[in-house]
Amino acid sequence: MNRMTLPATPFDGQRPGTSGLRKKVQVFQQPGYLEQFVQALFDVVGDARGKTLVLGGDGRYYNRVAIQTILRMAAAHGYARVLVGQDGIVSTPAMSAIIRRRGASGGIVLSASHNPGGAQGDFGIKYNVANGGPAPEAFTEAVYARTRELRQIHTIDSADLPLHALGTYRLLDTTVDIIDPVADYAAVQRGLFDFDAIRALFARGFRLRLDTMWAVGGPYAKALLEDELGAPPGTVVHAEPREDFGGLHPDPNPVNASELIAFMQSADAVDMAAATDGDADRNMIVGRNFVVSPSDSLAVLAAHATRIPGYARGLAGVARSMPTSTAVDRVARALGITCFETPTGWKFFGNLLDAGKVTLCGEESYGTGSDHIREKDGLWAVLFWLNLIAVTGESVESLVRGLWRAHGRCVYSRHDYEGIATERAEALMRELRAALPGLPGTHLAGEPVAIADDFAYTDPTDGSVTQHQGVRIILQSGSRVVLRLSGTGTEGATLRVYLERHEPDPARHDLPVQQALAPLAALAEQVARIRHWTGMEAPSVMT
Ligand code: G16
Repeated sequence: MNRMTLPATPFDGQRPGTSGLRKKVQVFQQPGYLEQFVQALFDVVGDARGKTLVLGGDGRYYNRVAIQTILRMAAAHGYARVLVGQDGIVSTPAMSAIIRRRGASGGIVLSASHNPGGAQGDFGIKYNVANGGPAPEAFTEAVYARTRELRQIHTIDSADLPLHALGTYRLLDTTVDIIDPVADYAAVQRGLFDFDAIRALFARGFRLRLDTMWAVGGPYAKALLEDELGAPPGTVVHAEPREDFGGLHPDPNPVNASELIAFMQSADAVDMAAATDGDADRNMIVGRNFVVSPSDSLAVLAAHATRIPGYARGLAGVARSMPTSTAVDRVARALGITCFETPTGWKFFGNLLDAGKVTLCGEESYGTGSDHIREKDGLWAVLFWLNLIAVTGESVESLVRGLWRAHGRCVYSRHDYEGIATERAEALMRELRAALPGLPGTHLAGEPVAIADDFAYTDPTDGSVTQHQGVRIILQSGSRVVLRLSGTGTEGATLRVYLERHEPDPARHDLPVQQALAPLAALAEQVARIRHWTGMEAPSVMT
């Protein structure tokens, strides 16, 4: 086993997006591509002596190849220890839990999250720091800068390690432990929820269906729900991680999990359904014939948090990403706690959680979580809902309707325009930004515009400023339209248009969502000329 120094091949475009570097598998398969990014990452991490790295991914195609490459490079870099999930499996929330419980200095997750997998699909790599959360922007920018200048790759010449069985190996001075990827995660959940109450709920015949979409959530959900909490076998469906996610799109929203939605509208519907995504950090909650919007889910959890053992002392504060609906703001106001508004991207919650300013946080993109780790956590959200149902005796739907009765309904939808030519998407945003100063005071959708700006965020803990995080047009009533370009796609650009209107009148809570938001969709078209720039008559996905 020898150290080797190889010449680096220069590659452009290795700037991480909203959550790590995501590209087509074929891009990652170019010789030296992965190595260049990992070398840059290790260069920025610095001296690795005495440090522990955690390594694993969502099981998608290229996961195992990448793990072997990174193991060799980690050994060359001098890590004391690398913890690798058995079979190369570690979900994103489990990564956060393992880093925190084992005192690791960081971890590498191989995942493109909810993006499709397989040889023709997407691959991704992201780094989590010692608090268990995604690396902050300053770090990822430094990695990107380093990818542009490095000239050498350091690795060793060693054979692949077997990943399928627990065990300990040695690569030069580095100890490699193949660990159970579920144990640390499960221990964290046990410390938060009333497992006896959930067990009793299942014993009373409560029926759940959790669709883990052939992705990494399956082993975690089976271990906790079926093996430990007594949910009947078969509660978790599409449970074995597959390299191509069974050809499905592992994105838990009503469009991609349409089979689950149809099931919950059928006569066989169970009491509650849920779905998690590729790396198991996202969740969708569904009641009988009733889909819960992620923004409402966050607000329900916040409103009832003190009923859950892990949150019985109350919430320090809550946070949501800017495009997420203001439902949780209303709950926070009623609870007398602060609601922070951050840019899109879980990394922006990290400092608030570390500083103890926030206990729960969430995003419209099907992410919810808390200070138990530093990532969003799909199965945690399912356990939270189960615990709530167990102690309140209410259904999914009645919990959401209770929220609407108390605070009004934040009618909400996101319209995605996918696969737009990047220059045209950028031109749309440029034109829109240029129009912003002229908007306040004019009438749009029958109301005066109160605020029209490009969202900028000042982190209250370290004062860092992040600009250009999405255009907001907020009307006098609080109704709003937000437009931004996605930072997670791999093909062209995706325009996201977020629409929100508050409806206090319970008699109007059941109006079709798209109908209620039609004036706001028209406003978005009027100010951003979406049809012109995208060439599309309608969004490709509406959730
Ligand atoms: C990632 C981030 C989330 C973000 C989402 C959507 O989720 O972790 O914080 O909300 O992308 O980002 P965008 O709108 O830029 O596509 P995931 O689950 O893909 O890691």
